[in-house]
Amino acid sequence: MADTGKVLVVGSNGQLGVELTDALVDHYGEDQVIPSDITPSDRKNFIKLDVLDADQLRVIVQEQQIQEVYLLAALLSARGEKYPLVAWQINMDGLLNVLELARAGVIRKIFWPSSIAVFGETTPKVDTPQETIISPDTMYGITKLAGERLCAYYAKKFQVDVRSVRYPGLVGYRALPGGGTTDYAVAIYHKAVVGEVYRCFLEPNTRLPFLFMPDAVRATLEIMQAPASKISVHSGYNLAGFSSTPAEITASIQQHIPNFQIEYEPDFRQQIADSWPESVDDQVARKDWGWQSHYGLADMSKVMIQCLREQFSSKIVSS
Ligand code: AKB
Repeated sequence: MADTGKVLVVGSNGQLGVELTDALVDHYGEDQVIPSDITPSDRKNFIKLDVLDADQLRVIVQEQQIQEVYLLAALLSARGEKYPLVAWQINMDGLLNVLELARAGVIRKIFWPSSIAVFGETTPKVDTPQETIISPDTMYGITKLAGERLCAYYAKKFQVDVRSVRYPGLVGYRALPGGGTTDYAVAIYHKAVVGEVYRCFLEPNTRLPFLFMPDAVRATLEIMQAPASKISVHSGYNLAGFSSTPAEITASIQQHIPNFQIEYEPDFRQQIADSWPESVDDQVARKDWGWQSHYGLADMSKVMIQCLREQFSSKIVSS
C-alpha cells in the first residue's frame, strides 16, 4: 500500500507508462494504482483521462482518493518540433494542472519526468554536470526547462513535494516509444529480431546517453521513496546509464544476430541529437538518494534480443 491514498499514473499507455505502472502495481498492489491515458486500455482500474481537462483530473483525484501522481503524458522532442504549440500546451498545462492540485493540498506527492533535452548546443557535451548552461534548442527542451523551473518554484514557494529526473533515451522491449529522437535505439532491436534492415535517422557516430528500462523504472521508484530530506534538487536530477552511438548498438546486436544490417538516412532529428549531451554526470543523484545504474550496452542488448524474440514467437503462436 502507498503510505496514504492511491497512485495515479497519467500516460500509462506510453513507453515508460506501461512498465512503470506494472512496477507500481507490484509495489503497492493492484487496487492502489489507477492507470490513466487519453487512449483506451483494458488494464484493471483504467480511467480515460485528458490531462488538459483540469476539472476531470480534480474529480478523478478526489473520487479515487489519489495522493501521488506520476505525470508521464508529454509530446517528445521530434513530434514537438512538428507541433510546437501542442507540445507547449500538453507539456506545460498538464504539469500546471497537477502542481495546482498539490498546492491546494489535494495530492501529496508528484513525479514529473524532465529530460536531457533541457541541455543545448552551448552545454558542455561530455559528463554534463547537474548545474551547467541550460539553453535548449527544441520546443520539447524548452517545455522541460520551464517545467523544471515550475517544479522548483512550487517546491520552494508552496512546499509541494515534486520529484524529477532528467531521463536520457529510454530503451525497453515492452512498448515502442513515439515521437522522440532517441527512439531509434528501440526500433533498431525490433528490426534486428525480425531479420530486417534498419534505416537509421541519425548518423553512425552520434553519441547519446541512454538508460535501459529496468534502471529507469527503478530510479523512478527510488526517487519517489527517498526521504524528503534527501532531495536537494527539485528541478530534475541527471541520471546516467551508458552512452552509445548507432554504430556501437549495431555492433552489439551483431554479436547476437551477425547478419543484422543498418543503413543511415539522417533527417531533421540529427540536429536535435547534435544539440544534446553525449554523456551526463549523475553524481548528485548518487549522493542524494543512492542512485546507481545496473545495465550497460552489452547487458541491455542481450536482454532486449532475448525478450523481443520471446515476444515475437508468442505472437506467432497466438495468431
Ligand atoms: C526524446 O528523444 O525526445 C526523449 C528524451 C530524450 O527525452 N526520449
